[in-house]
Amino acid sequence: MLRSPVIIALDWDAFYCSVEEHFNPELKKIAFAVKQKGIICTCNYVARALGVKKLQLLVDAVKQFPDLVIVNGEDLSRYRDASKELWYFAREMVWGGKVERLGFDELFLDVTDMIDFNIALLDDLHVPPASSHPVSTFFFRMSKEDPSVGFSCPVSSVAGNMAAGSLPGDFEGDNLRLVLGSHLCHYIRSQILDIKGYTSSGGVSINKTLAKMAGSSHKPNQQTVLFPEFAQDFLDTYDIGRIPWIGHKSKSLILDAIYKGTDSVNHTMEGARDATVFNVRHLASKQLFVNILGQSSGDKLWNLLHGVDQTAVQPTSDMPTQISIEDTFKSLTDLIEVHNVLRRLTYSLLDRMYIDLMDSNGDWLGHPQTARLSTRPRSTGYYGPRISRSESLPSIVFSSSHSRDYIVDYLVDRCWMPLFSKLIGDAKIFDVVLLNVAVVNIEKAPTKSSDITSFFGKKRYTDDNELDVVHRAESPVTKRAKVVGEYADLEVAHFNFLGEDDEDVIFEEDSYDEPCVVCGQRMISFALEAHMRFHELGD
Ligand code: TTP
Ligand code: MG
Repeated sequence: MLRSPVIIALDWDAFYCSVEEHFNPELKKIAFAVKQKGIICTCNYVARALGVKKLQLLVDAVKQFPDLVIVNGEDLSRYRDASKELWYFAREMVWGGKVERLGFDELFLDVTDMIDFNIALLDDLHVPPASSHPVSTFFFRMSKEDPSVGFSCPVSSVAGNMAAGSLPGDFEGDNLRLVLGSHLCHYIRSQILDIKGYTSSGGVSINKTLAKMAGSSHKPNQQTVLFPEFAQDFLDTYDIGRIPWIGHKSKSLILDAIYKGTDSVNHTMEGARDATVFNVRHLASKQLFVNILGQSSGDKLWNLLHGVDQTAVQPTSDMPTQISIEDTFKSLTDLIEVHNVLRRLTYSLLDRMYIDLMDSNGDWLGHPQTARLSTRPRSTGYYGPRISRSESLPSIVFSSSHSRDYIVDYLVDRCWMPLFSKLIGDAKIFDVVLLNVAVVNIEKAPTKSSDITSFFGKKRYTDDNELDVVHRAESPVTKRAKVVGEYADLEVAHFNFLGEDDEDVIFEEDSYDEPCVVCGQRMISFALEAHMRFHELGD
């Protein structure tokens, strides 16, 4: 019989707040929020109990909650480092290291092998897997080799909550596998809490989407298992915008198509259109999804509404595929300013390269081959497409005989500035809202990394004639970087608000340039999409 995978989704609770609390435990007792520029990017659960909301505008939050403590979260390095440490720690517990990292605070664990192994032991033991044997306990082995490593658990009850609230019809097959999965999830979460001090919300199910959604149904510091027989009922009550990977744009396209031709004026308003999975499933069809979203996305999203998600857990590699650092601005028109910004970004980029690509002996573990500069002309708006130019990364970056300052100046003058000139073309007058410096095409270093010259001799190319449009696929980023980049290429709920220059700004009313269609609040354009998410998250 074909068995379903067992997937655990973990999401750290109020993650940036937990990291802040880790460094300053006093914060645990008070209501506080982490802000990035004009937005509350998260707040702790003490604050949430008072009514503070994630993604609320900072001005609103401080008006409404004058005692709310605000912590500046614009330096992402601590969150990044904590995130990595937790990922490594969780990965140690999962056979084959099958752990995928999504952004800073979510992990998907494919524990199918561990469950299969333990189910076989359970079968051998003939432990009655029936709910009528509430005392049946089982020693779940965390190691194939060492039978003493593991934990005891009851096989006749679930650890934590059950999505849709009820026990399955039987405790066999996939159901029993998920019961064991729930105990494993509980064990892993407890280890993370006991040893690393972080609470998490966990979900257990047969695929990534169901596990993730189950996990977010009970928060914080809880876990939930979703048995396949309840999956559709569970999903049907959700707004389609709450299904992971269905972004605001896809949702609008779907609703527009469903409600096209409806006479009711109300139906043209976002809030008045029934967007539950149940309703959409019944009013739309797979073909309609394909027509409006294209074959692959249409298929994928339609399947998701039916609890079907075949995407495998892709173990995240230790080596990033690229490292990029960026900042955004209201307007950047001066070449000297561009030079200054590029210098600042390059220092951060080098720091990140030293952290992510060097081992503790100072040897390079991976060598980026290409330098890429991206920008976004102001004329195309704060969310417009990026344009970029690339060329070979000067190998001086890997030199240990030059100072950091020398390398930064070299890169700015010989690499980024010429690329910038190519980007703006002959235009003497320019106005850009973003600068992103990246090293890409990172290749694993030869085992003995001393012979860098021959390594580079092998592969050198430029693609500087290529003008490419970069979407949100850039990944690892850092201190001044966008979280957006961390969140792969899917439509996701995360935005970073480091959208303006370095100053600690609370935006003035007159700098708000777009109205929210739901509440009418005017705001900076780049915050609008995140703010829509705030409405979608509801209470
Ligand atoms: P979330 O997991 O969405 O939020 P959270 O961990 O703070 O809270 P919860 O207990 O509900 O899981 O996001 C993880 C971190 O990512 C969050 O702490 C702050 C950051 N973040 C952004 O930078 N931009 C965003 O739009 C969101 C939603 C989060
Ligand atoms: Mg979280």
